[in-house]
Amino acid sequence: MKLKIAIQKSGRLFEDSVKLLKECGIDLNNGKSGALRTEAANFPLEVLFLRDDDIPQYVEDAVADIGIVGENVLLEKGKTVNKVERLGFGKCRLAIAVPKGEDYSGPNWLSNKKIATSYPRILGDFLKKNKVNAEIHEISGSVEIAPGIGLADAICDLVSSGSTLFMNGLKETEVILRSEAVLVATKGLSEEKTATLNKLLFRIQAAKKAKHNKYILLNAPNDKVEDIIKILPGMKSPTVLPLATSGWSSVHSVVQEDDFWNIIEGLKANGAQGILVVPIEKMIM
Ligand code: PRT
Ligand code: ZN
Repeated sequence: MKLKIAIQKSGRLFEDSVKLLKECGIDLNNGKSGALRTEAANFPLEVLFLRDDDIPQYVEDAVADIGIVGENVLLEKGKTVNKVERLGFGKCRLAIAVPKGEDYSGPNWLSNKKIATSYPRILGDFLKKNKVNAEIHEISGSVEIAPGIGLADAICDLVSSGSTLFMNGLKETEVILRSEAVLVATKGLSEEKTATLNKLLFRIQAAKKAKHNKYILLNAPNDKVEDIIKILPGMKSPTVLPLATSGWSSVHSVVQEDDFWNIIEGLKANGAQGILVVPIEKMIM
């Protein structure tokens, strides 16, 4: 039995979702563009292309076994599914924004105001938690123009760069959710499909880990190698190879992107030369 995955048909999550499957070695090239479903040639996976809003329902109903969707949509729809893995793309925040000139002092500012949003459930929970009584005006798109045309006093919408808010004379005042794309699964997946999902998950994790790590190669005088190894943790321990030039070694290791620049500075300070940093395609621990 093939595992059925639902991904966005077109939109902000489409490309990254297809790319992720590709990085997992899953070939969807037989799917014509605009197709509603396709099958992978080399993995027991069937792909359904849907509107993101419909994905939580399809997965809850087990029409799709798994799906890729933004946490914002998942929470708003309130469907019962298992969250399996955060995927690191489609990052955004659901935020409250008010006209630039307003003196926003905190959630109480919203009392008895009208807030336009496509996220009535998440906004409602936020207002309830803060004991604020406000009117939620649900609209399905172009939320950011609502204050300008006198439809609302504030908005609650997704933000990534903030330029849409800026262009509409709004300022972000409150982040109520940080969101990214997640892999979700239906409850009660069969044993066979769970095994396929685990296989996919193993590949996703290897691809994710590879993105956070870099392979580093450098040359160092032999008397500095010990200090340099202390800076470079590596997966087990760094590889040290003699160079043709006597008195010098080549050191190879893996470093995390987070503390990357600190490590490079430490290496240079300890006499490392010819530092090369290369991306890793897959990382299997
Ligand atoms: O057709 P379908 O229903 O499938 O797609 P859609 O139009 O509902 O969704 P789509 O493709 O716009 O977004 C899909 C998902 O991408 C969202 O549910 C989020 O999880 C995620 N995402 C990440 C975003 C953004 N970033 C984002 N910036 N979704 C929307 N936006 C919009 C936002 O609504 C606002 O209009 O971009 C504008 C703000 O962007 P900045 O950069 O100006 O701040
Ligand atoms: Zn949508």
